[in-house]
Amino acid sequence: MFTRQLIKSIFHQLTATRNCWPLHRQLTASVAGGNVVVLQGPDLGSPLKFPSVWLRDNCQCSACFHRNTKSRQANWTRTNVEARIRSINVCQQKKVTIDWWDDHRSSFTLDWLRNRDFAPTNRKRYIEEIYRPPCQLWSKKEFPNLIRTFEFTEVIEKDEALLAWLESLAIIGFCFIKNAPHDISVARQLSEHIGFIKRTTYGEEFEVKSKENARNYAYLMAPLPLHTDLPYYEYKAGINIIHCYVQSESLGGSNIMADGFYTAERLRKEFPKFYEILVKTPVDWCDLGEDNGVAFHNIWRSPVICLDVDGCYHRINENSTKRDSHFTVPLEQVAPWYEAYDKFVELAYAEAVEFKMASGDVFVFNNRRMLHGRTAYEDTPYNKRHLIGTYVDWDIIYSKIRILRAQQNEAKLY
Ligand code: OGA
Ligand code: NM2
Ligand code: ZN
Ligand code: ZN
Repeated sequence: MFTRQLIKSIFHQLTATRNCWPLHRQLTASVAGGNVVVLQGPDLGSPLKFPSVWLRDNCQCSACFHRNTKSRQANWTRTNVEARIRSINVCQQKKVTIDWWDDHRSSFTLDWLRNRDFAPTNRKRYIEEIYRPPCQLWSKKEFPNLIRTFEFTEVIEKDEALLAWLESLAIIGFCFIKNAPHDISVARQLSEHIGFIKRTTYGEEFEVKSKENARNYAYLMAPLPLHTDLPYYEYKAGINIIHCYVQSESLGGSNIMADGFYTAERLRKEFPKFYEILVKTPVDWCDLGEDNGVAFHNIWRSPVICLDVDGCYHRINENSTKRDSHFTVPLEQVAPWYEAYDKFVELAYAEAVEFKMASGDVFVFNNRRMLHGRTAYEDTPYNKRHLIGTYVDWDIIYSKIRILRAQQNEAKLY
């Protein structure tokens, strides 16, 4: 009888639910069709479901998982989509143990499993709370209510201020830091406090001031139209930290800024055909020149509006000073692209805000998202506008946000 049952369960790939005693009585585990493990219990709300192949792939035993490096052991043949379960037991305190047909045993705590539940709400929670906080897009009208200003010493000395600063950058896309010392290392100090500077062909720190024989348009006193920096890089810098070391006493030298994601969203809603064109047409962005005696020729082909795998806004490219005369698309796409692009730029200016930094202010913004620029200015022998900037990558910033949040919540990271 027992043997017959066992054979039957082999054929049906098993649905054994065994609860040991003394057990976590409320919690039950079973295998449903399609090799999906189902955990049910009064504390769980909806049942938790896990594909057996995933459970096997993520076995936490020391043969499968190297604890110190938090890595799967280098044994790729183990993962088998036909992974078969002999039995599942909910033993000990909230621990689920699986015996596999090849005599391997895996154990998972309920908390560990719950954290990895495949239900849409849990995946959304993980993406928004751990992966990346969602961006809050803003129009010109909303700008005054979204300004966040942090004190330089607080950001450097207090982790709560550092986290609040980075979170507002991730969500709103810009913020200000006030009362920085009159020191050329301010942008570097802030960058290194997050992690490290992203070096570009313009150096680790770049000085935005009017230069003899300027080799970048930013190094003139001319106005800078709304743009993002470095569209000519595949690995474009994540954020821009601009320290106002000396502000111009002339009427100009103000900054302008618009939310590029909001602009893209307006275009999508109001001019869907133009939106399609700007998402699909690659543009040749180019920087041909030299800095500090080093020659470079950077090119990156990419649309103005770039989406990520979820179809969310990922990166805006716009910089009329860095848009090449080479335009490597079929002839008939050119004129329609200009029409779409002009509308995007028009909307960006309609949503642009203007402000003027003072010496000791730092303007920080998401360089993948914010279009920014400045008005023309005039230097005098006694007053030369001088900004010092650095870049930091988003990988470094998001990592810091996760570490700081985990420290503050005393939550487990993994
Ligand atoms: C730049 C830039 C802003 C300014 O150098 O790319 O955006 O205020 N500068 O000069
Ligand atoms: N600077 C300020 O993309 C650009 O070239 C904008 C970048 C020179 C580092 C300016
Ligand atoms: Zn294992
Ligand atoms: Zn810029």
